[in-house]
Amino acid sequence: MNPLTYASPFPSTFVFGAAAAAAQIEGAAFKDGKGPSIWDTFARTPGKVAGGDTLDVACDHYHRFDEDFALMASLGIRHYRLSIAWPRIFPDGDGAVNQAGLDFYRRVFASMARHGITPWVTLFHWDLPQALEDRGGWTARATVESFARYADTVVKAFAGDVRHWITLNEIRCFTWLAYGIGNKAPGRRESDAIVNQTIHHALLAHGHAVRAVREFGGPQARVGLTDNCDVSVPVTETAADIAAAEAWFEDKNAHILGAIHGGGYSKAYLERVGDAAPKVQAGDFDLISLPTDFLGLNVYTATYVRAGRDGARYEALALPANYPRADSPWLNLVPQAMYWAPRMCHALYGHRSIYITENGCGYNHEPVQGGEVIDLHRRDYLRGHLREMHRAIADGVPVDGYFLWSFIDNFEWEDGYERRFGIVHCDFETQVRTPKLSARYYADVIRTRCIV
Ligand code: GBH
Repeated sequence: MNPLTYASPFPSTFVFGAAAAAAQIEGAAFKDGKGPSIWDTFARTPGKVAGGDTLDVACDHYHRFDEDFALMASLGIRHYRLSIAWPRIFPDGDGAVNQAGLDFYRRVFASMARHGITPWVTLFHWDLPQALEDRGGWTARATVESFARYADTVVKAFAGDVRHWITLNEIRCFTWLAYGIGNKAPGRRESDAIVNQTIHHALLAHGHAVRAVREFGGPQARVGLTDNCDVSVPVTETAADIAAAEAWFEDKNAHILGAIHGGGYSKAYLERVGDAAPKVQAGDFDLISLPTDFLGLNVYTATYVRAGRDGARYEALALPANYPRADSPWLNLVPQAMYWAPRMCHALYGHRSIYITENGCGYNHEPVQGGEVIDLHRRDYLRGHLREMHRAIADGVPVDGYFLWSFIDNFEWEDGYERRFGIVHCDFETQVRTPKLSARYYADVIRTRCIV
């Protein structure tokens, strides 16, 4: 019998946090020796980012982190997932270390400690140094070596400040979307073979980050990947639809989670990609399959799947045009994603500790009125998704924490500043921060440890 019921509090050890990423909030894009990232270049390429927005100032968190952490602490948020900007540490990708970059994050960690906030640090959240892109970026195996050096440097420098490490954020987004579809930096449209090779290089980079944390992180350090797995939700919670949803999940995630946990690319995956299979060197999967301490999942949406007809293993359903969604066109509202994503990762890959490292929703018009933003749409999104996560825990799925995306409105990649994901409103003209209704709501959830 599991003691957790629908209305009961979250376990006392459950981690509630908020997340953001360096490139999206810091600004100071060329300050104190930082080199350009591929996103700085991409944003300056006409037509790539909505409104021609750049990352130059963003939320000016580079200069305002102390007040941001004070606000975070005042809302009761005690865990913060941030990323380190690789081009601040290595402006040329892999040349000399930029001491001013290390000093900045040292000040950040000191401020977090003063405010009682625990850091969860992502080593790579998409801001590849432009100098490395000029040498092939993630298509080049040499980038993996540069990343290994960067990971060693950062873990060594901050082993005393950081216990929770995340290797990479969302491999699909900086490989397939960046080198295949081309809507993310560097915006290339390469063949399937090249895209699959970028994914293989990302898996190797993940392995190197795990190795770096084991080597230099100290005995307390924990490490895991953050993946945005493709999530399936069975149309009905019957055995047949659940089995179909599992089969779809396994297929769709074969190239990343499947490969990492299977010790190699599966036969089914290799048959599917044929000539476009990645080139693998001896020993690659020793590194890629190094055991981790947890799995991070970014969960936003899902695909409905039901049992297949005429012998098909499954049928994935296209959504009707009037299915509810956020202003992000891909963000269909499917709260059950929060139940099925961790449940399937637990069942298929045996993970015993799972964190939701991102979950949230993006909307365009959220005006400040009378000193607040009445974002009931976001409060509803949060509540619905937290309930499904709570149900997963009640059913014995080991979900140990939740990080809301995002603490503050920020640079939403190709959507620029128009698309707001924050529970804190940012006025990008004045840099004034205003907690939204959803921030107050989340603060009450954290304080009571219940879905209020
Ligand atoms: C996360 O990505 C990121 O980690 C975070 O930085 C970001 O701000 C946040 O979510 C909100 O977007 O290109 O047509 O296939 C979410 C990633 C975005 C990946 C949408 C899949 C599908 C659109 N997802 N994308 S498409």
